[in-house]
Amino acid sequence: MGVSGGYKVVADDGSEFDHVAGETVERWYRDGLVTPDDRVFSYVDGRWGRLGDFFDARHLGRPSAVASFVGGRVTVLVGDITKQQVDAVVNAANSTLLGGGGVDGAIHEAGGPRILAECREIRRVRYPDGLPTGEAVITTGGDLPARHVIHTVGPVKGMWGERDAELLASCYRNALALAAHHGLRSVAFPAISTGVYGYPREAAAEVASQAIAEALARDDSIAEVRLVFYSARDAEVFVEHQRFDA
Ligand code: AR6
Repeated sequence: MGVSGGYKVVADDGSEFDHVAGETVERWYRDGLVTPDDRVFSYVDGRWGRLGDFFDARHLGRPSAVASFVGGRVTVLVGDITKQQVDAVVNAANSTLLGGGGVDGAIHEAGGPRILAECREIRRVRYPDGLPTGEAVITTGGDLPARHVIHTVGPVKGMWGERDAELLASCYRNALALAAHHGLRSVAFPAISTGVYGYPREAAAEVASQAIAEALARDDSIAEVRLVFYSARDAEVFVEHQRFDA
């Protein structure tokens, strides 16, 4: 577990950071920028491995939350939704349930074909015309660290006029109701609709936080809701505009 000599760290997108000090790797981990699965080369040991092979979990601690709300039941953090070790991660899907870009692409790529197979079956049996906007369904987590994926379809901004906010709130409400129904206690969400679907981050923060606060007030079985943002700036915008106490 040496610090001298440092590490070469390879990020998910293939970019490399050379001679990174051990303390820096630990800080990157706590800030959610690297995970125990990331590839690193240890100059001290002269070999490649996973970050988790060189740093023990107790030493790394937990990824640091940017903020927490609702008596600690909601945490906001910067990271990758596919890396979350929770009972369920939420997928910002589209109504085909057959995959796409962004979060959806990342979840199917990391989670493998079992997720898609269950999505196809859900389409065939329950939703031949596609999953309606605001609804949610659950599948296996496949190869993800999360046991399940809850797929929901956010509104495309501007397509629903005044119903945009109500539909975005439904995504959070229905995903949490489904989690509770399946006895799941921890759920991680990405910022639904704020990517390809064009929902402004500020307005989405108000809607998501109010919907989550209401759902948690109604149901005390869910112990942890993690809101995972891809960038520190997105997390800050969320924290500035959240209305958990409204
Ligand atoms: N972890 C956490 N957040 C992420 C990740 C990740 N791995 N990747 C992206 N984000 P989007 P949407 C952030 O576009 O707007 C797909 O093609 C991203 O920065 O994934 O609901 C589907 O198939 C953004 O803030 O979802 C649909 O067709 C947020 O997650 C459509 O996109 C959501 O971005 C859904 O669009």
